Amino acid sequence: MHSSPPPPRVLADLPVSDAVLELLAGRVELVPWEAATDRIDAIYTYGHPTVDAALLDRCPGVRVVSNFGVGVDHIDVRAATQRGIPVGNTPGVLDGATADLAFSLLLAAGRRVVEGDRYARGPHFTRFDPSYMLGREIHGSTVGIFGMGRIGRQVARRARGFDMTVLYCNRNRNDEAEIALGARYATCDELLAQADYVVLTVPLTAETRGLIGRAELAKMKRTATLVNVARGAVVDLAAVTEALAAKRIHAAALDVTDPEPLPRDHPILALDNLVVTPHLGSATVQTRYKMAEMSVLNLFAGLERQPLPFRVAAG
Ligand code: 8YV
Repeated sequence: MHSSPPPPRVLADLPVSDAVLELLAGRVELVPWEAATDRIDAIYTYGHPTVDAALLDRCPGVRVVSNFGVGVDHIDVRAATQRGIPVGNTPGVLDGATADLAFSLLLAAGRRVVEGDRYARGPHFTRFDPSYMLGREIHGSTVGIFGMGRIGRQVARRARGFDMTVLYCNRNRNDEAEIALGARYATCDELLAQADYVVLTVPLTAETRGLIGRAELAKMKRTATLVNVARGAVVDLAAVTEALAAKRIHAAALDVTDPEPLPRDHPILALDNLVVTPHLGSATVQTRYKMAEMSVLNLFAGLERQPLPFRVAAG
């Protein structure tokens, strides 16, 4: 009697989501990240531990890198490609959910929803005061979107529903967004000077790292809010902390930070004009299930040396 071959060993950033576990159906052995030196057939990434040339060299048997998510700034795609290893991701399915979260953050920070929630639960809310906790208007205001890609376009659509003027700044002009969504192209400086809400949806690249620092925050309106659903390293967190503490801007709403999570005693966490969420952009039951399906399809295709259905183009 033949014994069946052992299942492929997949180096994974554990824990993987329940949906992924269900779809894997025990057909692979998940190996914890620390065991990267063992015989490994594939790499499955979930959060953001780095997949670089050194890791790939420690795991010469790897046939595919499958990422649960669209952003691959933590993966050296070039190094993988040079070694003949395809990288898969999950584009498209998370745009709506991420734009919804960007808008939730924009609304929450503009209208001080989280601060209001804390106040309404706390000991000091004993009578209504018509002058407390005044926020900034959403409808009729101007949103400035950095990055008019798939997620940026979804943010623009939502902004139109709130009667907002939409500005965007992007490497290239996006005719479709201008015609279909009425978005107006602006230079970085114009956007910073005019936007009431500056929303970041750019991928993290060498060009976008530190895109929003002291100089950029100084160009924003004092009444403006910064919303980041991209990657933490797109903003200089020390500069944002200073700007918030000095009330140089109205508020910041960050779904992503660098580092992530922040040290529990980071000074920004003590500020009332910060809304912070733990990287929830794609975190809905429906979207995460679609991401699970795509990433598992990529994983099995790569293990079988088939073309990946959703492959990242080598940069
Ligand atoms: C994921 C994301 O939650 O897709 C992305 O780039 O940031 C999120 O959808 C993240 O990649 C963790 O898996």
